Amino acid sequence: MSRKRRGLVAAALGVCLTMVLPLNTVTAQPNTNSSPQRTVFEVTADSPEARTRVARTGVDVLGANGPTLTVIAEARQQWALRATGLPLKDLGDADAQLAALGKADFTDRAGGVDPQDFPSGYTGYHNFQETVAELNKTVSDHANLVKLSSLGKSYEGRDLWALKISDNPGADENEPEVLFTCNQHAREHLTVEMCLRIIKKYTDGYATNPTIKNLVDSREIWVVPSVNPDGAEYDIASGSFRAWRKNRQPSNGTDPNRNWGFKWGCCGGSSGSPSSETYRGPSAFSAPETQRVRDFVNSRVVGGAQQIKTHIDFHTYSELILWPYGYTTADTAPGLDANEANAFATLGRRMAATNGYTPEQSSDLYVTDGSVNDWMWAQHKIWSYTFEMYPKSSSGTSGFYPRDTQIEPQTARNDSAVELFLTYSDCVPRITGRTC
Ligand code: CXA
Ligand code: CA
Ligand code: CA
Ligand code: ZN
Repeated sequence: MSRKRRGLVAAALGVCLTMVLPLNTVTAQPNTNSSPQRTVFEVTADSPEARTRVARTGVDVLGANGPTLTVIAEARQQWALRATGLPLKDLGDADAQLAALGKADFTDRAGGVDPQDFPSGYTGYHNFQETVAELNKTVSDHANLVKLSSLGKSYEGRDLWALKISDNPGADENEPEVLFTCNQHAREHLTVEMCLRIIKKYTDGYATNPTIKNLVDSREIWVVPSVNPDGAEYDIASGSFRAWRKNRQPSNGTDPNRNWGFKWGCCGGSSGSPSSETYRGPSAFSAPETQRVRDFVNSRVVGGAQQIKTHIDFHTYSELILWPYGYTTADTAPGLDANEANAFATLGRRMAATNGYTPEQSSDLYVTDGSVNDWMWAQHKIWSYTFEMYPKSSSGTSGFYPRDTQIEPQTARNDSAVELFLTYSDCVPRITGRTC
């Protein structure tokens, strides 16, 4: 990933296609918690095989910009990383970069303590409590259009909220159902804002925008703003960002997006080591959060037919649109024929044409197993995509933490893609001229 970096190393940088938010210039701070030293590297890996090799070393892959991966390596992982033989650039201490992003002021107006809020420059983001408040407000403002339900609890007991948006939301009508999920990965806070924007747009816009009214009336739209609320709260709980990715199951978390039950752990696209950032868990669906979403999706099989036709899972960062399969680099595989692969690619490219993201099969990035998209497709034939949002590239850990001024432009950037997606959700193959 090409990157800009604070003063010292700026001159060493290659091309950078995107702006990077200005970091405060600070001197490296000592690692005040007991976590191992984490160093940011840029790795040049110009094929899916090379990128998969990097992922398999166990380093934390933050983002990808063409052949360039940004990773965090703990001291003990650096040997494996060097052993790949791929060109490396050392970009310094990860925790110093995180500390430089700011520290929350936990003192609220009443002089009390609000231990779960964002640092200054980020207060426009919704923490879990604020997300719930927003959902409740939507219910009171648009009782005729929405229904709020919990899919069950996270590991630490937070509700996994799902908001349904449709005309007659209390009735299960015979309309194509569409699912949007956000925040599988804790630190990807911008995705919560993306789900909240979809909610706002398709409720507030209903009365005045005929396109929105048509889509809401003819679809049943399910939005889950946070699939991993425990991880997201933990990421902000100390006042400084932790770059936490996984859920909060003992002892060191499970990566929800390696825990889904299709070809779980099959192919070197996840890790069996609990300390790894891509730890797949001890068994498929061992994470309460993936279980809850799985059970919900399974419950939408009515009369033998899966009602949910399409799904987008929002992540950050790298500005990509990804589709199955992730477990294999083959374009087709059992359960995914050439026509289907073509429909995935065609809709993916059409959406990418509206937001400037790069469209590709997810294994073109690197091989993964146990991802949500593979399960949704293999188990239910749900046309399931991942959007990796802004930024395209970043100086290390800051890619997960764009300032809150980016919320509006970077979520609005996906309005057209979401609208196109909803439009084709009655029949995705229609985009290739085929029928359903
Ligand atoms: C991804 C998403 C879905 C299927 C395959 C790959 C990319 C995603 C990941 O590794 O889970 N990248 S991310 N958001 O940085 O973790
Ligand atoms: Ca309806
Ligand atoms: Ca229905
Ligand atoms: Zn992610």
